This record gives sequence, structure tokens and C-alpha cells, in this order.
Amino acid sequence: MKTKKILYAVALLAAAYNLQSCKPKDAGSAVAGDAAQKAYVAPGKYDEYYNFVSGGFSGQMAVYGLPSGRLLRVIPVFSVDPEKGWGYSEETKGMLNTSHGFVPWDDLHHPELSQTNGEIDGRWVFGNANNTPRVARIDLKTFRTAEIIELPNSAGNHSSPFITENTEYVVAGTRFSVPGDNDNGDVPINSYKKNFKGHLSFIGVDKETGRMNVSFQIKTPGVNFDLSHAGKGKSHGWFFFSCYNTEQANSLLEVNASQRDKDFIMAVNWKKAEEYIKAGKGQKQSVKYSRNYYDEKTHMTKSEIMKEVLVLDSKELKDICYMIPCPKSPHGCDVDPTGEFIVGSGKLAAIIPVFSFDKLQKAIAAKDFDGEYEGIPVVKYESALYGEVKKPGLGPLHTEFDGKGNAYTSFFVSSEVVKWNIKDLKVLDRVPTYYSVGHLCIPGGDSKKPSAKYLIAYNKITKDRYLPTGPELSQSAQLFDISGDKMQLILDFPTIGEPHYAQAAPAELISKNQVKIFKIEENQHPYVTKGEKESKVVREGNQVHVYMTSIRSHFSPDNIEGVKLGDEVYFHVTNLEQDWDVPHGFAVKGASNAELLIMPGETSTLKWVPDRVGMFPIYCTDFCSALHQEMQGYVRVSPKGSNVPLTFSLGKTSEEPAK
Ligand code: RUQ
Ligand code: CUA
Repeated sequence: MKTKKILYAVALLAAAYNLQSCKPKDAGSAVAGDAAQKAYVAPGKYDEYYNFVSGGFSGQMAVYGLPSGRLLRVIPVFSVDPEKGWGYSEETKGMLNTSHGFVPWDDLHHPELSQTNGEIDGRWVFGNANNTPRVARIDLKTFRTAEIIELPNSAGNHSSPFITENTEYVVAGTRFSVPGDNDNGDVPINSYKKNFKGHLSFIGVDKETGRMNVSFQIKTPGVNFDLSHAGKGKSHGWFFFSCYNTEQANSLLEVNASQRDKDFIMAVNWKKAEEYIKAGKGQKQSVKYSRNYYDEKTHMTKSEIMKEVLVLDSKELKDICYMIPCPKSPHGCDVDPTGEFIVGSGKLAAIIPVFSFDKLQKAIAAKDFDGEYEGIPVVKYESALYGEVKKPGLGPLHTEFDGKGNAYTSFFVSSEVVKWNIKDLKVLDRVPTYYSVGHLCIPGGDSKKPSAKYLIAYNKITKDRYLPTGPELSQSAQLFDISGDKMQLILDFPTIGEPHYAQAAPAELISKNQVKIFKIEENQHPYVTKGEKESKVVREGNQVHVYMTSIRSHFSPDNIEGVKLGDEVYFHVTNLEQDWDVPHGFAVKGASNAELLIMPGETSTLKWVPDRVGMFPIYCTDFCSALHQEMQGYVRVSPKGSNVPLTFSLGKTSEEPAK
């Protein structure tokens, strides 16, 4: 009797505690000691994987080590970054050019690593811009954004930048349907059904250089494209896009775009589309979009406005697009490593439908259709369906694969990850996440060869998981060991911005290709200074060009006189160092842009327009040697029309030193 009472009291206490802290029952279950050991990477030891994580509304991409969760780098992509001078230096400003002009921010949702033969090859990682529609390519030799291409006829680019198994194409589907760039956009919003169209972009990627080009677009009905994945293996040649708002609502979508029982996954036969392009079926359209790339030889951005795009119309060419009904407001659209199974995750659906590529092909051949949607054949649900995962959880979003026949789906509403078997569609395991999980990542999880050791969940909400930080709390990642039958939580770590998708690659694949310095002999920057003796200051009208060098621990020149109010000063700083990990910084008082951070052998330019007469110190911002704090100088600014001659020097100090 007594024991029963005590137990009851303990249970009551536990319940009270739970209420107070608003935690689910087992949230207190801390990571056990042996679990923590699995995520522990001793000081000085390397991680096993690089994890490339979207920075969401920060516009950047973050790189973490796994399993430690240590933040290794934030790669600036779509947002300016004063830390690295990204978007502030004259060389990198052009990377953020668009047809709207300079756009210094975006919302990056999905990193996607390049692949060869369906396996991660470690060359590039792509990222999408969800606002002003763009795709970026980051070079993994330098961890720098090497190229950004804008997308015509699009608005928002969410279902991107997913790739084909040899990186033939990076795709981009418009999230918002809009009137085409060429059409009149000045129409009533409620003319949506008539005037608003979707476009899918197929961006060709050069095999050697990685340079991107919009090869063609497919014009589609006006729906919202949400996510996508390429077919692989047997389904190579196809692409699958989830679409919502097939109701074509233009207001209160949370109600009006949830009317239909089923939306669609659009299956696109891109090989067929290529044939039509070859046969001249593409319509040339005049559009305007920007293509920007960073040239590693000249250390400059080349930015060009493109004026044309080839468009195929899905209404006219009946055999490139097919609609597969998918319950209900699908988000994730994921293809398993064999290429046979396509998993659609309906945010409001109570089941997870798994479609079969073989069945889809048979249904198409047999014309097993349920009519058309805006001119596109709708395949019968049952004819494409392999089966349904029953009662998996609430609010399925994304699925990754382990290559051992299992799938892992995230559930936003019920805050959990559910492991299920692809063949028999049986649920095998479920673990809670803290809280409201979005994307998942397994290294190689969307390739032909996943490595089934870790799974990372990217959570939207952390509530009480970390020390509070004012009104905004950190987002987080949670690392699970999935090497056994049961998933085991081994680590939490906070992330920058809001994490959406992420990918991971074996450390060795990436680390072996790192660029350590830029060779000074190969620097072809038009304003390079290859040695201190060549440093100089040149006036061209009201432009003053400073050919400056930096080496531990001084700038040459470090005294400049004869700059006048009304001048535009360009500091072209060449870092003469040829050792790994010796950047120098450069800053000048009153500059309204940022600093520069110049890598060994590189030239960067800061534009400065002095706003007053006086003395302006310059200094190095990166602690580069014991005498880093001595790495400084002065620029004297005189009034307009002053006759102070333009002079520059290094090492000439005061005539009368202080006593
Ligand atoms: S999303 S949390 Cu922007 Cu990929 Cu699904
Ligand atoms: Cu150069 Cu500090």
C-alpha cells in the first residue's frame, strides 16, 4: 500500500514538473553518456563529415563538422557579409547583381552537392534563393560562391537546386506563379487563373568549369511548385516536383489552397524535353536576367545581363509532363536510392503515399489517365501508387534514405522522425525531436549511395532547449546515430538563420582539394601590385587608385597625401603572402561599406569617398602577427582645389621624432 502511495506522489510531482516546463514527457531524457561519447571529437581531431546547412533567411550557408556539430565556416552566398567583405568589395558587388539591380539579401533553403554517377563528387554545392529567384554555385576548393544565376519568368525559387545524377542539370521551379516576364504583369490579382503561369527552369552545368546556363524552361499551369528531386538509376531522365495550390487561389491560401483532397506531383520527362528542344520546339522569349561569376584568375566578377530564354509549353507538348495525384498539399518529394520509389509528403495528409516509377511508366504507356489538369494528363492515383504508409504521424514534410531499404520521414506537427521500411511500408521506429522538425539529412541521403551512420534533424523551434536569448530563440539541429535498428539522439547544436535542407559529405572527399593560396604570379587582376616596389598612387581625374600591398606587418604605401574632397579613392590591396592561412584585412575610417579580407595572393578593392577634410587612419583587421597592431597608416584629405601634391610613401617617418 505504502509503496503505491509514494509512487503516486512521484507521478504527480513529475506531472507538475512537466506542466511547468511544457516539455513532452520524455524531453528530460538527456543524452546518455555513451551517446555523448559518439558525438565527441577530441580537440585537434577532425570530424568525419562536412555538413552544409542552409542558413534560411540569413541568405548564407553554414558548414559544420559531424559528429561534433562544430561550426567551421559561414559561406556568404546571397547576403552581404562585412566579415569577409562579400558584396562590399568592388570585386564581389557584381555577384549580387540581378535584373532588379543590386540585391544584397535572400533566403537560402536547400544546399545540394554535385554528383557523378549518382554519387557525391565533392566539387560544388548549390543553393537556391527563395525570394529574388536565383541559384548559386559554391566551389568546394575555396568554400566561396563562384557563380549566381537569376531565373527569368519566376518568382521565388523554392523547389531548387536539386540535380540530376551527373549534375547535367540543376532545376528550379517557381514557387509563386506569376504572369511571364514578357506578359503584362499589370493585371488584376484575381485574374490569377487566366494570367498566372508557372515555369520550371533547367539550368545546364558545364562538366569542367561548373558554369551555369538556363538551357530551357517548361511553362506550366499556375500552381505553386514546392520541392523536387531528380530520378536516378532507372528513373534517370525524369524529375519530380510537388505542387500545391492546384486550386489556383490568390488569397488566404491557408484555407483556399487546402480545398482539394489531392494536389499533384508533377513528373517531368526532361530527356523528352531535350528532344523537343533539339527539334526546334522551344519558343525564344525575350527576358532579362543576370548571370554573375567570379573569375579566380582576375579575382573579379563578370556580370552579364542575359536577354533570351527557350520555353517549351507543357500544354502543347503532351508527353513531357504528367500529374500524379498526391494527398494533400504535398511538400517533400523524395526519390529513393534505387530510383524506383517516389515519396510524397502531404502536409495535411494522414498517410504517406509511395509511388512506383515502373507503375507510372506502365500507366503512361496504357494512357491510364483521369482526364487532364489544364492540358496535362493526370495519371490515376492507384495506377502510380506502390502503397501507403499508414498512420505514420502528423504533418509529414521530408524523407531521406539510408541505402539499406529504410526511409526516414520528418513530422512537423507531431515533432518526430519516423523510420519505415520501403518494401513493406511498415513503421519500424520513431523518435521525438525538439521541436517541429523540418528537413532531415543523411550523408548521401538523396544520392544512390547513402552512408547510414548519422541522421540530422533540422528543427524550426527550440523553445526550452537552450539558454534563452531574448525574444528570438535559436534554431537547432539534432544528431542521431542510425547505425543500429533504433535511432539514438546523440547531440543538439544551434544553427545560424533557419535551417532547411542540408547535405553532408565525407571529410576526405572535400578536404583533399582545398586551395591554400592564390599564386601571386598567376594573379591577373587589372590593379594587381606584385611587389612592394610597384606600389603607387595614381590620379585619374577625381579617381585616386591606390596600388597597395600587404605583408606582415605593413601596408605599402602607408602614408598617402594629396587626396581631396570630392575624390573617389580605390584601395586595390594585394596580399603578397604566399603562406596558407595568412589573410590581411583592410579598413579605413568613415568608409560606408565594410572591411576587406584579402587571401594570400589575392587582390581586393575597397571604394571610399571621403566626406570631410582631415586625417584618416587605415589598419589591418585580421590579427596576422605579433605586430599586427602596428599594421596601420594614414590618408590625409585636403579641401577641394587644395594644392597639396599627391604623394605616397612607406618608412619615411617624422623629421623630428618624439623625445
Ligand atoms: S523547406 S522545412 Cu524551405 Cu525545404 Cu521544408
Ligand atoms: Cu595584417 Cu593584421
